[in-house]
Amino acid sequence: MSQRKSAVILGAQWGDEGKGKIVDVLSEKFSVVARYAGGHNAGHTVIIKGKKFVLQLIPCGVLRPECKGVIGNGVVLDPMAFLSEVKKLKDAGLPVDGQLFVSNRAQVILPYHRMIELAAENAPGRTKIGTTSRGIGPAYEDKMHRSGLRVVDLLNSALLRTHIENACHEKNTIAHALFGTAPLDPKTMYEEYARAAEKIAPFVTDTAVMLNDAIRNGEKVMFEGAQGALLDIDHGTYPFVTSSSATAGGAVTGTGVGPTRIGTVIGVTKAYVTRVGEGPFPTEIHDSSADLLRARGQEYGAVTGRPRRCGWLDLPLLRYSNMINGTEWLVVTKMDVMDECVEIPVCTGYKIDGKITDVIPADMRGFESIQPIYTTLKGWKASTEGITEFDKLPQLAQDYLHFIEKESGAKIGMVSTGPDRDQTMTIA
Ligand code: 2SA
Ligand code: MG
Repeated sequence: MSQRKSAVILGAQWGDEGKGKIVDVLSEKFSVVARYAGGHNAGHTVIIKGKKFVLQLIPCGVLRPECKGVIGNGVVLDPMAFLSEVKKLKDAGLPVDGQLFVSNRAQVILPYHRMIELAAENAPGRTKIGTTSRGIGPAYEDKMHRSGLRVVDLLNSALLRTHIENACHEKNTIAHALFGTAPLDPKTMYEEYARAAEKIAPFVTDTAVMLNDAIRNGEKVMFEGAQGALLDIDHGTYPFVTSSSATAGGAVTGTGVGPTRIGTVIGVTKAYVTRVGEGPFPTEIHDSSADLLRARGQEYGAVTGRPRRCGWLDLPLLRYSNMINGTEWLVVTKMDVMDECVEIPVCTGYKIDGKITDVIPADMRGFESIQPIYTTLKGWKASTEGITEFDKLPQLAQDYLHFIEKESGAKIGMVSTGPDRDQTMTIA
């Protein structure tokens, strides 16, 4: 992992693995960090010298003044969320101008996307996904439907006006007919978004050209994933997924950098598992151990504040995640959260309809039939908080990590033992 190559860094589970902190730690070695998927549904928490930053849309790399941040074409950009995050960073004294770049090809989230999502999530007879209500799904729907607005079009005021008028007409009609929703006013929307566009314009560029030039010049780019592999639109637990390509492939389509230009894939996994929102979760804990992990790990949504569901490490899912991402390195986070566990069950396989298997079901019925097979390891019952050398970890904690490495098929390159930048150990 210490090799200096461009790298994709992504969540190996259902998001919230602690990517924000790891991207921040690793960004020291990279000159550009690029987001390639999702939008302000992500909540990347970084703690620097005790001060907490939650970034939703802007890549964590910008927290280092020498690192540039890119919002790639695969991202859906909410202009208002972007501007308020820029303001937050400026207020904290961080340099943003000349350091942050937005793809002219990124899609734009508009208020009717949120309107449609809220109505659909609460409509009778629809499968509730438990989304973050940020308009992410409907914005990607418009993208794939070829009726979305891109950043380059946001900057063209005549086009913006026509787009908003037409889209509002269509979305208002649909939302009213299907869900009885009150209509949105296109005139005020246009005025607000035209003003926002002026403020966004200086950040906009062809980021694919910028990233490819950087790589050609020998610079290292980190491709920062959002959410996690199991929330990927194609490979995740569909339909309980997000609407973007959260896996490594998304880094290619979401930035315009070809796979031969990206050196490695780093997957971030918690020492246990969490999930926020609806959907299958084979190793979910239903007793007080979940409360212990939630309390010690502060497992609440960084964007919505929702309590996260907690479970034991699921190795079949981790192996699957490593496979679909081509993960070379694993980063294990939140080791310290497990310090008080007396025993640690780890799921090593599944029994589905009486048969032992390692194949991840494609359908919900298959997921519902899973009986996890557990191996119970002994907890280390000692503090690992802030330990930065592998040899200083309690032996049982070392055994736990060796077990994960052996069973998951990827090398562990880094372990996190607390939320701060410094509470990190590099192993390889
Ligand atoms: P959406 O809003 O369309 O992307 O929701 C679809 C599903 O994806 C899940 N999702 C997430 N899961 C974990 N973390 C996310 N980011 C925030 C965080 C979430 C929060 O870092 O804590 O604050 O609640 C995230 N974003 C989307 C979502 O729960 C749905 O299951
Ligand atoms: Mg998060």
